[in-house]
Amino acid sequence: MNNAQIAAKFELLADLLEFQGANSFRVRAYRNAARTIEGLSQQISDILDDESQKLTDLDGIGKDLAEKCQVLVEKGELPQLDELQKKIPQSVLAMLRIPGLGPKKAAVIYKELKIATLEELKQACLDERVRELKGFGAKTEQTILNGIDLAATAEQRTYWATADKLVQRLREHLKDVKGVEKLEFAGSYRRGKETVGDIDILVTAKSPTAAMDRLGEFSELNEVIARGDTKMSIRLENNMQVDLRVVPAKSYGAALQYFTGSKEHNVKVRGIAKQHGLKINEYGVFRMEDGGTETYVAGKTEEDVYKALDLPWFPPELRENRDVIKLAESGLPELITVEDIVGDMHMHTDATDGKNTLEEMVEAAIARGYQYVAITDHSKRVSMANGLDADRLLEQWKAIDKLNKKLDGQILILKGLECDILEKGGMDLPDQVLEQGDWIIASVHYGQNQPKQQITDRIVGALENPNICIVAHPTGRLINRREAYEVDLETVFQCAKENKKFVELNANPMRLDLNEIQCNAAKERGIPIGINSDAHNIEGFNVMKYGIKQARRGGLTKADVVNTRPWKDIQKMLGR
Ligand code: DGT
Ligand code: CA
Ligand code: CA
Ligand code: ZN
Repeated sequence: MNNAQIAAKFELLADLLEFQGANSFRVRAYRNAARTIEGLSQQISDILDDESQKLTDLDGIGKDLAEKCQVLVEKGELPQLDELQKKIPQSVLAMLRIPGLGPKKAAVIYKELKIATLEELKQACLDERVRELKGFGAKTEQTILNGIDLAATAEQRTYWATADKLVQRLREHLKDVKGVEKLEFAGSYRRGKETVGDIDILVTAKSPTAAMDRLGEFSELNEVIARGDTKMSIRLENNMQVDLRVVPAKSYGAALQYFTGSKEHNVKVRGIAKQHGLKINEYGVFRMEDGGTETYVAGKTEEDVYKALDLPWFPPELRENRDVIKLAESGLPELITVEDIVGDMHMHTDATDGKNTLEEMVEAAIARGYQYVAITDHSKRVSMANGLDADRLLEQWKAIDKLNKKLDGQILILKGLECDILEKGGMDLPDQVLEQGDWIIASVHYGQNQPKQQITDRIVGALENPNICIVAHPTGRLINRREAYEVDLETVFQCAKENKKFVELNANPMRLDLNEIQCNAAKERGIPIGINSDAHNIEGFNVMKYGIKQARRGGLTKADVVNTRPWKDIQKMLGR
């Protein structure tokens, strides 16, 4: 069992316990352990094999959890978990994912209404039976109804970041298979879509059997769904499907183009082929001759395929539903890469809800080769995260001044803050404090259910404040978990433009907020976009790559992004 699998078991255990009404400390212990294990660079099984290491030395892993890890590694299952799963139907777990419906309410619904599936729950809401339950009401019922669709898709679609880790394990497993020449992952994964439905693998091989045999030996396999001469589908333990197709070398480029999609992109490309008197499918590009015969024109590489249609090669991230001809005519943008990023401008330390100290965060940023970082802990309104009041903030800024001096130009630490925009409007800390900082972020964390006008006004008010530089995660959506709050982004963009302010693309794989269309809209209006990790520990810096993927999908170049520039230039852009 690998770390991701162990973490998934602990998460499931936490869900089931929570549903049962178990002690919240116990539940949290499992969740923390899951997070720790997912973030490890070393496999749990290797630590167990290594006499010089102890699992209990890991953060949040006590004796009991260490034993459970050992059982999982050795047996692949956990008796306690099996017990719970027998008692609570799997379908109930989907209910826990509904925004606004915690485990306690889910348990009431399950017990009182004998409801175990999302469909049954939807019907019960429509029949207005849910509002009759104790502690429920018409409003809760509506919230549940709104959340059911979100929860239903969440069951079927995996975060890109999770898919990416899986793809890396698959790549490792499938490398060096005898006779396999080329191997690539296609589909929505290759396009970098926020969530991935299933994984599509394409190979060329002397004999198709070796690749399929090897896939059948993947440690996370649950079942082989189907296996033919050149195609195989499997289901993994996490319920995800993986499709493998073996194609001839002369069709590899055409197949890669076809199976990368998106469907909408392919429909447009097919139309362009037609205009050229050509036909395109997963086998190649063909010229239609008089008399009905077809001549193979291209198909070996993707570049050949696009070239045959007089098109430039499209980076996969630009293959969503966008105007192919218009993009090609205006010249494809030179998309931003991770290497273009020179600093990270949104992160937390252990002064609030981060895990690492200021010094540790800065050290990790130096190791990444950044020119600068902005330390942006929460402000006091976020009491759950131990947000900073003016005194504690000024104290932190003093420490930053000191550290800057000590580091003597190795990196520049910016005195920042993620300042809450209050429910009634206005900033959480006074201007006399904010004006002493370098980089103040504004965020909406509370009052997310307010009407559109009110939330928009709050953000506009923040951007008009001369001390604010940028609005973080501007829509508040959590992919698969929570819809965006109601906000008029058009007005927000307009205001940012007029006041020389920026908008954030939050790189957290659950946020990726702004989405790709909104990123592109900001770019079109000339509003610089800051791509930030929102790191809560040193590993948190690593999510930058997900933000970059999203930025590429939005067509962003190096020039469109704030933190590809030196701090001096950023200050000028802010009109300082
Ligand atoms: P997913 O898996 O739901 O995240 O999304 P995709 O885009 O990976 O979709 P998938 O796995 O069903 O198929 C992979 C690609 O294959 C898809 O993006 C385009 C191509 N494809 C599949 N079926 C069709 C089809 O019926 N027509 C066309 N034009 N393309 C198709
Ligand atoms: Ca797919
Ligand atoms: Ca597929
Ligand atoms: Zn933050």
